[in-house]
Amino acid sequence: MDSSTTLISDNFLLHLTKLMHSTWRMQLFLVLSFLLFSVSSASQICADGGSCSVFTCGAPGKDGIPGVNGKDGLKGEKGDRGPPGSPGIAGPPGPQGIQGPQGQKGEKGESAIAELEGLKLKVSVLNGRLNALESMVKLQEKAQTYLNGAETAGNKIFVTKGDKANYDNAKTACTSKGGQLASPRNALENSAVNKISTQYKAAPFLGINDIQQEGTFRYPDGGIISYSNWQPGEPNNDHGVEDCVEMYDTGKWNDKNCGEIRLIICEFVV
Ligand SMILES: [Ca+2]
Ligand SMILES: [Ca+2]
Repeated sequence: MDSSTTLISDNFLLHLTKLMHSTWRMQLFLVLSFLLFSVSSASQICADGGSCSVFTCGAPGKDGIPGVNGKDGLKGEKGDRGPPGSPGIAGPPGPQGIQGPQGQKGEKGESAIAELEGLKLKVSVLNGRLNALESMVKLQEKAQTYLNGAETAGNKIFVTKGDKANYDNAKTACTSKGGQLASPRNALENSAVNKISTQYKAAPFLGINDIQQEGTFRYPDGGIISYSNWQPGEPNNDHGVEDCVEMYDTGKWNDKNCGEIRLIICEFVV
């Protein structure tokens, strides 16, 4: 063989070697690609114990049955304090406390002074009215004394219209006017009644009687008499029917039958 033939043979061998070398790398590439695809398209599921299983991915399967609930986890950290709740229902009232010490006396207020001045004014007005009323009463007393032969004695006024009647009617005549039959409780009042009876020249019936209990003479209000001016020998309850009292022109008393007709003299207390 010549040199040129040798050179061609050498080149051929070189290309053949490169070709073979290139084919091997291609095959290696295909194998690695297959393995890489297999790994990347697989899913790995690990159990609690650490063992894992590898599943090759295919078409998506149906959803599985829900698994069993796991164990409770560890206790978490304490959370932040929550907002305050709504107020609760008020409890029952507590026991009464001990009385505190007395405070200092306050200063006199202006309102109290004004009120006091108002009261003074009212009292002044009332005093004026009272004085006017007293003057009017005294004037009426004088007028009645002149017109009707009335007499005053202490806080009493004795008055007559000159009418006469038995005891019951005379009593009613006086009580219907707010008074009662003349019932003198002392010598002054007895003298006042006597003046009227003398003026009218007629004996009056007194309010005093023993109708309730024989021998016990009482005032119209039921009280036992504390003053008397009996005629000597009286009261004698003559014939057992004398339970009322008349006044003689001397001012002396005599028990008399209540059915008799006598002057009506009433008394009014001022
Ligand atoms: Ca009698
Ligand atoms: Ca008598």
